[in-house]
Amino acid sequence: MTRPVVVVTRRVPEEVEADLAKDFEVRLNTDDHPFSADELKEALRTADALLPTVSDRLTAEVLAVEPLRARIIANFGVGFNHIDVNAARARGLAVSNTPDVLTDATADTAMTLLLMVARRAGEGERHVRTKAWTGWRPTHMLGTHVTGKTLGLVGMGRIARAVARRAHHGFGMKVIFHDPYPPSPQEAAALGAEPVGSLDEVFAKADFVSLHCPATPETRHLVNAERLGQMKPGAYLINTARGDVVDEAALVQALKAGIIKGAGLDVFEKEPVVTDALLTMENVVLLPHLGSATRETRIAMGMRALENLRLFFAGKPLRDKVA
Ligand code: 8YV
Repeated sequence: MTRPVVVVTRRVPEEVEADLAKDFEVRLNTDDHPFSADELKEALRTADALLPTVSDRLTAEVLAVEPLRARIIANFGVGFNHIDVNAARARGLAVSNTPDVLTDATADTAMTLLLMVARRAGEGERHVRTKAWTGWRPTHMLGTHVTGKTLGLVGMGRIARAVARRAHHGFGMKVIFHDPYPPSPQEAAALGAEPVGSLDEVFAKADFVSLHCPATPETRHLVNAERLGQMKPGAYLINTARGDVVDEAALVQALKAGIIKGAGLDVFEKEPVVTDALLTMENVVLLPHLGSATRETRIAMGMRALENLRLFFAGKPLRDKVA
């Protein structure tokens, strides 16, 4: 019996590559370059399945390829805004993602950014490394206290809940949130999180606003000049969701004008390009989309994508069906 052909668009941990090879004929991208639109089309034309990542833009144009051999896109990652899911569905392609397994790692990254920007950790690191440090003094590099402050969560899905748990139970923060599909009052209470009536309230009341909504046409530039203007002047913005949710130019302006105090960003509008002005701001912490970047998590993500592929080719329902 011939085994289904799977194109894995980027290198994944070797454990995952080895397990994939047990059930599939695997085509690896050995030099790990980002695939072009033409390479994605070629994969869809010549393989039964695609295992892509956030660096692959599976647009309607790419998905319109003829002839289409692929039947499933098993995304490596929970976010799937790089895939035109409607176009995939229209072409009869199944789509799956990898929720749950990256929740803790991503929540840890959100807390890392929050703590780093509040305590000026990036700036302090640069200070030591450039040998600018002249010694301890009571007024040196004072940051913002975290304990007792209010964290406002935009969205209250799996990752936001994990952030709430850490922030409230670990760091003694007050947590407020807004989500059209909120957790039950019991679940919110267990996390130490309080629902508020609107996003406006989250932005106006929080000392730290952390974004945890998916990138959709509705959430594009949800954080614009107007919303940034609603924030307290001493507040910080944390983004581990998607760059599209923030109008990066408006954020730069707000930071320059002192409308907000700082930002911790793991994701950007035009990755891997980061707006130049951000690179020179000391009150901004910048990470290269490391949300889920632990060895354990990346293995678990790969295994979860593999599980979806196995189920699909066994004719069973997908565990993580997106389309
Ligand atoms: C991934 C992420 O590293 O899963 C997601 O949505 O943003 C990251 O954790 C990336 O998307 C992999 O494709």
